[in-house]
Amino acid sequence: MAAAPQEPPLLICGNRNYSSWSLRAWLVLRKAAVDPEVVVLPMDTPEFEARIGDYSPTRRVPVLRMGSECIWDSLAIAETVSERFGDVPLWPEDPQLRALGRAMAAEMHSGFSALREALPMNCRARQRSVEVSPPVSKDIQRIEALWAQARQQSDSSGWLLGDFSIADAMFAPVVLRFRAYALDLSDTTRSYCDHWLKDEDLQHWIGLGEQEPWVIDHEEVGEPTLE
Ligand SMILES: N[C@@H](CCC(=O)N[C@@H](CS)C(=O)NCC(=O)O)C(=O)O
Repeated sequence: MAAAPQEPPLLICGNRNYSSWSLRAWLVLRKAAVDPEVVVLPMDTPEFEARIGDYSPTRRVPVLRMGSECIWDSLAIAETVSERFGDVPLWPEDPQLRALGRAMAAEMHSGFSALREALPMNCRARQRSVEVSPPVSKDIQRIEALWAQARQQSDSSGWLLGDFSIADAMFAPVVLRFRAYALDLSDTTRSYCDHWLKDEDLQHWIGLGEQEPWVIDHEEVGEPTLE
């Protein structure tokens, strides 16, 4: 008997314009050559409240559904995709680089709250003028140091650890933050941002985000200068 065709994974996302955790999960799937079906639930709306419970035990996005399985939380999704769709490695083979990548991904997942709260991801925003508080500045400095360390250790002028890895996906929303707000950044940082911004998958996501009709007032931060 022929095997039943496998349904494509289903990824439940928030608004592409604002949902940084959704972007991370989607990028990992795309880089593993998986084309998930995507359900977008617009955040901060009655529709989100009405529908999220059908998909997510935490009432948060992203959530990956594969058959009867439900995987929530961006980092768990990333590790699961890496295991299940292993044709394209999502971590470096070198154990030291792999450990560095995991530490970086974990630090992003659990940290940088000042930056995340003050400067939301916003695909539509460009170089908005913002006040940078000392805690936000500290987060930015730490991220710049981490990116420089990773690229130096892996001798890379592109992805953080040589080839694309989950660490890159975890920091992609920071790249969009660095594009959205006028910040004083090093050339090394800008070169990593430029590398990401040339990526077709990221550009595809940005394009869809820019076309979304929803605006969330509290996510709109800074004074527009170039828009
Ligand atoms: N630790 C979670 C964070 C998920 C999260 O905070 N998602 C936000 C959107 S980016 C969300 O679901 N917000 C909607 C809400 O809290 O109502 C992950 O890594 O996936």
